[in-house]
Amino acid sequence: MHQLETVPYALERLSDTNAIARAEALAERLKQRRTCRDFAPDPVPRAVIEAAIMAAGSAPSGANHQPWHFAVVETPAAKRAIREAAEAEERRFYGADGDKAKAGEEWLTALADLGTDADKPFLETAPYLIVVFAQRKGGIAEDGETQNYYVNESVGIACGMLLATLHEAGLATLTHTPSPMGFLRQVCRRPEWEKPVMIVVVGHPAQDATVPVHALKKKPLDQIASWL
Ligand code: IYR
Repeated sequence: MHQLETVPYALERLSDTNAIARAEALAERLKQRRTCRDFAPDPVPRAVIEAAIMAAGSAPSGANHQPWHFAVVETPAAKRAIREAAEAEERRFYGADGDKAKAGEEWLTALADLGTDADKPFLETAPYLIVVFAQRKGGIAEDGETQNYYVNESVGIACGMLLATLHEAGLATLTHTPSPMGFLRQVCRRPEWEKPVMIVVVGHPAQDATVPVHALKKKPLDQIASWL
């Protein structure tokens, strides 16, 4: 019989007052995070990126297979390659070259409030791009053979923890998802069983960066929660 090895569940118990204060304080800080689309070229410490990836890597995952890989892109050549490929896809998405937009009318209308377009200079300006890959297979053995479970859910949680940690370090982020983004596999030299999920653009905001008011409108509690 398999003997399950365990360690004690170590978690400091807080008073209710303290628990509420801590939860409210973190909620308030996380609420300040907003997507940035205009980055300063200023460098950020590599140690912050490493710590944020370690935080992401501590996320829960199916069978604890940790089915993720974070490719940190910092060289101008690699950033340029990503920008060129991403903008080519975005031009098709927005119909920027005069062809019919791949995005339907409804999608383009929904995006109008954010003011996005096919130009993605931040892919070169920001000091770091973290390309997140989901390992459909081979999470634990890195062999492309072992089956992984709940890959999308696991990677989604890890991305949230990555964003939260970068925000806590005072950095601005943008989750960028050119579509399709198979080209990221080539640029980042990742195997075919890994699926690129998103580019997390990281850096300081440009001095004149702005946030669309639409992005500030978050639903109140009674619209996102129910109690049974
Ligand atoms: N990938 C495109 C389009 C885009 C789609 C959604 I949904 C957004 O929330 C934002 C943008 C782009 O990056 O412009």
